[in-house]
Parts: sequence; C-alpha cells; structure tokens
Amino acid sequence: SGGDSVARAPSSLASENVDCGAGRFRLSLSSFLDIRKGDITVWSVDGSTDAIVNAANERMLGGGGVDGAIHRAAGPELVAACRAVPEVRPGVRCPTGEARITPAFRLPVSYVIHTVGPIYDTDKQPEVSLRNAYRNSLRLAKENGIMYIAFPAISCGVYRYPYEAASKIAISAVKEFSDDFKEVHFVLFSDDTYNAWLDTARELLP
Ligand code: AR6
Repeated sequence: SGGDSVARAPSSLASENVDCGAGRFRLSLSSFLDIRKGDITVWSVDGSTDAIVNAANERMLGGGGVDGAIHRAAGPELVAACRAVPEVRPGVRCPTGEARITPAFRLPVSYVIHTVGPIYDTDKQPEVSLRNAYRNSLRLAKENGIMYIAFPAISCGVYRYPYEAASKIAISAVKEFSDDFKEVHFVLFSDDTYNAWLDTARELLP
C-alpha cells in the first residue's frame, strides 16, 4: 500500500471488522496479533508495507480455495509473476514448507507471499512442514520490510490439517517473530478455524 507512513488502527482495514476487537492480542510492547473472520483478498493496511500469505501448491500456478480467490483478485499478472519464479525441479517452484514472494498487482497490499503447507495425510512430518511454512513466510516478510502481514489457515482446507493442531503451530510460530512486525493477522474464512485460533491465542497469549 502506498501513501503516508503513519500506521493506522485496525479500523483502517478494508475487511469487515466482524470481531470488534475481541480477537486482538499483544505480542510485544509494540506489536499485536489479530484474529478475525473474513476474506483475505480484501485485507490491507493503509500507508504501510503489507502482505498477504497464499496457501499455494508446489507448482505455484493457482488452484482452488484461498489460492484461487487470491489469483482472481490479483488478476492475470499474478500467475505470470509466479511462472517467472524458477523451478527447483520439474513442476516445483516452491517446495512444501518454503515460501516465495511476488508483487500483489490488483490486490490492495504490497506483496503476496506464497507458501506451501503439508498435505496432512501424506506428509511424513506434517507438523514440521507446517511450522516451516509459517516460519519461512515470516522470515521472507521480514527480509522485505513488511510491517503488517495476514495469513489464512494454511493447509486447513483441501490439505485437511486438523484446525486445533494447526492453530497451535501457527500462533507459536508467530510468537517467535514477536518483535519483527507491527501486526500479524489471521483472516479466517470458516467459523471452525476462527474459533480454534481464538481458543489457542487465549491459551498461548494470555
Ligand atoms: N480468505 C481467507 N481464507 C480463505 C479464503 C479467503 N478468500 N478462501 C478459502 N479460505 P485451502 P490448503 C480458507 O484449501 O488446505 C488450493 O487448491 C479455507 O476455508 O485454500 O492449504 C491450492 O492451490 C481454509 O480454512 O488451502 C493447493 O493446491 C484455508 O483457507 C491447495 O488448495 C485453506 O484452505 C492448498 O490447500
């Protein structure tokens, strides 16, 4: 997002503030974790370097779920930018647990960070892979000067990761980066993921 550099309160978010503040938790003296329901494709923070994270697959050329929604909203430039990401082996641009960054084109944020979570039933170490997906996304965001970042529930759709276990990995990974961002948001599409994330945040961020 371009414009001035004054960080605004979450009321400046384009997404609906369904939760009215109940989903806000302190990470450090100067940073917050925010859990809300909504559509991540309309999330942004005015006047700051911001990014949304995409739950992609290893090919990185789009798909269903949040990946499909992000590509539709970003426009065809996004798949072209993804195609330009070098393959590490045939058909694989982003191995499971890694992350890649592209511009966001018609989305209201500065960047899209694409990560690939584990397919829960076939990954040999799904906990390790999911933690790596969150950590590598946060590391890449930090390297690119991103101050505000929003995640969906990676692997909790088509890849069938259990919500409660996923929420513990997601929030504990974010805690490791407590000093590195102004705000980390989870923008969750379903009641089930939203409730799991809220319960876990109350447990891990009292
Ligand atoms: N905003 C926020 N969250 C969303 C949105 C949205 N607009 N749409 C769906 N979700 P999934 P995965 C939630 O299946 O399990 C794709 O085909 C959804 O309710 O999108 O990591 C990729 O190309 C769920 O809680 O991602 C891969 O092939 C969460 O996003 C594969 O699916 C993740 O569900 C990745 O599977």
